[in-house]
Amino acid sequence: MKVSRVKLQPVATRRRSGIRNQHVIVRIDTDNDWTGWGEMSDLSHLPAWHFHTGSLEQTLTEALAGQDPRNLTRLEGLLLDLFPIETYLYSRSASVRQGVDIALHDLVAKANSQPVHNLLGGRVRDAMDVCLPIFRMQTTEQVQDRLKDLAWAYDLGFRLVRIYVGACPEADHMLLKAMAQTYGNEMQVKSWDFSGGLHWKAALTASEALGEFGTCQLIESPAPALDLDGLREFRNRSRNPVSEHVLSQHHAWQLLHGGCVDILNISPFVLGGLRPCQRVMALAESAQVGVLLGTTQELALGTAAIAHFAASAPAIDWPGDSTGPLLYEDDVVEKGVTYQSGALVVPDGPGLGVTVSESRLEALATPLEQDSASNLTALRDRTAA
Ligand code: GAE
Ligand code: MG
Ligand code: MG
Repeated sequence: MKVSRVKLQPVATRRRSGIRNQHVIVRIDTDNDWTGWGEMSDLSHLPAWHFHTGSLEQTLTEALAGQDPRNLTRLEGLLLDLFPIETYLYSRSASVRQGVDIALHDLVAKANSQPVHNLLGGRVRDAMDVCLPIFRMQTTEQVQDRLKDLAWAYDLGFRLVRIYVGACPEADHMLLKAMAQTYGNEMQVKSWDFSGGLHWKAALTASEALGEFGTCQLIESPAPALDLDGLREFRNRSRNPVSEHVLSQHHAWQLLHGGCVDILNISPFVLGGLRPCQRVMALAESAQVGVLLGTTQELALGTAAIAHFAASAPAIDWPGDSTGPLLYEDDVVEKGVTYQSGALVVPDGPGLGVTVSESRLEALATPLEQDSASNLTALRDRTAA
């Protein structure tokens, strides 16, 4: 079996919040008619920075054509030479590797009539608990909208959310207070996510103030990205466990070696696919720290890949974040992923266990183009401007 072609299709999908996100769907074909599908998820965090789809498609076809797709290690090495590690949450080179890695896993698993999780070592769970996001508020006027999002989450059967905080303390406090009044203990908060927006001292003061209005299970990114000392200082003083997005395999080692976190937030979109996630998972197991699977809000292909990874990884001990298919109004699949009582269900195979619809793919096709960079705050907060 040899790769014959890589095909890229950029698409755009709208979220229920109104924001429009761009993704690239990856199709890999072989000389014996197997096809694998993957995705480069949510490229809209960097509105002014897109690759040229045509030349990327050509580069990937030249790099992979004639290669045996079962040589996952070799192909990952090839791609790492072309698209090196950038150690950034929304790394473009990681997106490219993520898309190819997912498509290769889908393809090889399908060619073996197996679900992807069997390629990763087999299944130790059937579903993974996840939480819905309540996005960051800049003003107290946004509290009512976030309460509506909470009601929506509740109606979907979710009893766990994560809240992005730190921009408008008054709004954060109002939301926690109203949430406690409406739901009591019935609705829990997994995390307060500062997204690296504050210095650790400011995040500590903010989280202590938040503690007067509610509780959470963990605190995420309470210091700027790559500020290892700041994370450690925060962690040493915080009553809650601390999680941080792992930006590279070496970064995971630094976070663990420095005693900076209690929990590693591991994601294929940041690390560039499932293979690096497996290596970081092994580091987490060695250090005996907690693990959660994060998200950029993938479409169904990317979410299914995460579900298969979760199925094969016993060390995951915190709820994950993968709820893209509930947030997006459209997708490129006809059979997608499912959620049951706040948990992402591991699809059955073959491959990723989701089916791409060529007509949906065509309907959502949109060239990668710059988003309006006029309201970067709304873009960062994942709300429509
Ligand atoms: O920081 C996080 O944990 C988030 O999932 C963050 O990455 C979000 O902005 C996400 C999204 O698009 O909603 O990428
Ligand atoms: Mg986060
Ligand atoms: Mg995202």
